[in-house]
Amino acid sequence: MENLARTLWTARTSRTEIKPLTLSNPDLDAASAYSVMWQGIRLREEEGEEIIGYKMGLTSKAKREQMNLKEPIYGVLTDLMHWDSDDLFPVAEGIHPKAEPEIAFHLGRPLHGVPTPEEAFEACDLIAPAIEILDSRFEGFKYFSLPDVIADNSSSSYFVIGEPLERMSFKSWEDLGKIQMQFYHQDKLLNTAAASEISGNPILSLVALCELLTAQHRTVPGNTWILAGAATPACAMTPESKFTLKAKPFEDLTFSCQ
Ligand code: OOG
Ligand code: MG
Repeated sequence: MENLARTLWTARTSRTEIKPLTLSNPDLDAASAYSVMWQGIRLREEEGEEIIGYKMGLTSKAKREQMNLKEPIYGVLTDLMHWDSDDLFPVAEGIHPKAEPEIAFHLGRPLHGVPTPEEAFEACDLIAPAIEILDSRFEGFKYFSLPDVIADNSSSSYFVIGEPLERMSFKSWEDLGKIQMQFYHQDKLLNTAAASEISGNPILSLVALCELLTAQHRTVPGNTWILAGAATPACAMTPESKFTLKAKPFEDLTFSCQ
């Protein structure tokens, strides 16, 4: 497993795409793929990175259809992956980055076991619009299997968090599903989706994350950001790209590339 984590590490840091791991390791299943993913995170920690959150992936039908994969998965976010929306994102430093609109939760306190949607909602202190910058280490960013994408930390690369609102400004978790998300590229509307496209309601992505982590005897620590997964397909980035996520009641979130 350690060698697979190193292969992915080298692909990422040298910006060289590789063949899916399952081609040469047909026995790689989801459980061993999560071990590879965690080994990759340990390598990043050895370089001084700190875990600051988790991401859920493939939580919307649009994303599952785009990637032709069936089940939600999780990945780990480190401090180095947090991109400031004021900074131009250098597309050439990625392999084939893509952007996608998300909702992010900030957990004020840890979650042990599997919470109800209410408990998950109450553990959040902040809720924000977010844009995830994905980048697969695999050739062409497509046709990989679930274990491949799990081992590759769910194609994590960077994430941009918009201006958060206090969780208390939402009456109930049900209201989160009604948020209308509009994703723009170069000021042109690319896609629009209700946040209910994300797991039925984005808070249910947080519950699903707890289910996945609990099954692996892990808990979700406090003071972490959780990305709920994209509501629409991801959009390929170019150095000229400018992305905006409009999702009332949040302020618009914009960032540009170079
Ligand atoms: C897998 C990661 C999916 C999401 O929000 O659904 C994801 C991929 O698309 O490469 O981050
Ligand atoms: Mg995502």
